[in-house]
Amino acid sequence: MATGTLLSAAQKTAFDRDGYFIAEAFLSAGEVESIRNEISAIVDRYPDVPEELVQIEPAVRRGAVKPERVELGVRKLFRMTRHNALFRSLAHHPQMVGMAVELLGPDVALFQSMLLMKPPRFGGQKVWHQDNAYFRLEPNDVFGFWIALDDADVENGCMHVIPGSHREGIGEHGGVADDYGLSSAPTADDAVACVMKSGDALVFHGETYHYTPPNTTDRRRRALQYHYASTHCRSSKDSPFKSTKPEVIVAGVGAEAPAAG
Ligand SMILES: O=C(O)CCC(=O)C(=O)O
Repeated sequence: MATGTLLSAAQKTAFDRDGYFIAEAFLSAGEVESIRNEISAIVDRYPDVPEELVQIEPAVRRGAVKPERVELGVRKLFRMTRHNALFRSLAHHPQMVGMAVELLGPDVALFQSMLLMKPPRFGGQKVWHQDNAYFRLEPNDVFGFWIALDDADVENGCMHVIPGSHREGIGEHGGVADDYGLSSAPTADDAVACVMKSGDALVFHGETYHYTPPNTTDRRRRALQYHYASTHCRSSKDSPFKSTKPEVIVAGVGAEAPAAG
């Protein structure tokens, strides 16, 4: 586990005040490349992969659009740490675990892993929502790393956030077509578009309002999203989804040792 201070005072202030900050060049180009290669290796085995691991874009499933190759029709990879050694070892990334310990305290788990693929041309929007509306963890000691694996801008679907929204509690979710999101979406004027370079990380509180627009370009927009939570969090009975166990305990009581090599 990492020790010392990984968060600057400015990052800590921004996290508490705004509910997010961007850490530039968080992953190296080599780390990004090895993640991209691992995605391809997993998707190359589709459909011979666990059902939860590889999820296809709805428009592709409906047959409305036909991507040139399978990978360009994938919406997301889910809970990769349960199925893949590289993604399991990434849960222990010293910078992610170190920051998580600084934000959450000594006992930390990787709560959930995802790869958000937003393919060119038909990667759809993700409506405004708060991640803890899905998780319903109490207390709300949970946050995510959203790490760009391609340069991300408004046109290819970068993250948008509402500064300070994490201090307002969980808003009503539901009543949004084909998705689970805030019943009353924030106005665009209040949103900040997080334009990021490949390797940059958005670090955001689990109750920060966020959204991504569709990818209207020919460019890819892949992102790795790892949520960390304190192991003392419990899913509340209000959870609209089946509660799940954290994927990997990474620090403190019960922590799993990272695999050797
Ligand atoms: O499109 C994205 O990368 C955002 C996805 C997201 O916010 C989520 O799955 O919680």
